[in-house]
Amino acid sequence: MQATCPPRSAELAALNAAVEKDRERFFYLWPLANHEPFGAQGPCFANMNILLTSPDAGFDEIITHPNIYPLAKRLMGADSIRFEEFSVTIREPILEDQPDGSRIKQQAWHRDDSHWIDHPLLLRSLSVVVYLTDVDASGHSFSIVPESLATKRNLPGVAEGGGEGGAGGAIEERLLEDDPAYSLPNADAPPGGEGSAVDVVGAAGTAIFFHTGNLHAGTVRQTDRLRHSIHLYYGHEALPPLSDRLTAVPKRLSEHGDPEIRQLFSKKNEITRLFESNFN
Ligand SMILES: O=C(O)CCC(=O)C(=O)O
Repeated sequence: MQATCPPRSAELAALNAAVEKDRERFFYLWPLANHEPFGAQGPCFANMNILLTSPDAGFDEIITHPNIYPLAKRLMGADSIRFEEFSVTIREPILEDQPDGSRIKQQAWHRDDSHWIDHPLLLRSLSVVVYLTDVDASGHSFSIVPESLATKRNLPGVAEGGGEGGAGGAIEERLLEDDPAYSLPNADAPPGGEGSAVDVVGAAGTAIFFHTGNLHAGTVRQTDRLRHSIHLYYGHEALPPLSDRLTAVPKRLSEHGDPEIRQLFSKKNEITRLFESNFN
């Protein structure tokens, strides 16, 4: 995991204003994120297609931001990297006391993706979470469990070296989610050590790069502050889409004048193909 600080304050103010405007105008595309495997995530709303609803708000530029995209390319591989998904999430304040007296309302631990054994970092996909509002330990945070490559190589599916899912043997580990050793932080691990959960705090503009095969959660707390965040995913050209039904890629990006941008946005999931075939 690595953190950088891409957008500056004027950019941030504009992005935050665009988020609120988008939610007001396109409220029906901001469903309550309240689905499996995440459970009831407190009042959390997400627009998976804000690239369509707010095309001029500056979100395209986040995907190719000079503090984000070059690092993503290095981690994933410059020829292989492709855009997968982009959403904005609003986690609203939670004011009521929690029954157990703690401030934590919920942590829904999960892994977004499995691992790709042919990749040097086992990266099947990479996520970048950009905080658009300040996040400290008293508010809603992104939390993650550090996991070394050596540990990953010993995870059941990876160690067996088999599995389905794409070129060269991507491993479908989500089958193992019922196993607490796979799907919960290790309560005995020393704080900050491998296996223990870390809350990622940072000022607005912090970008968190994380391996989608790592265990992570939104830590939802009793707080009077809302959180705006961007959730961006990059995948590989050779692998199936991360999701067929979430983000549609706009033509201004898939048909961009710059060949590198065109290549980045060239992977088409089902929802993109459906739009294209119906609206040409
Ligand atoms: O909202 C959060 O901090 C958690 C996000 C998350 O679980 C994800 O991006 O997969």
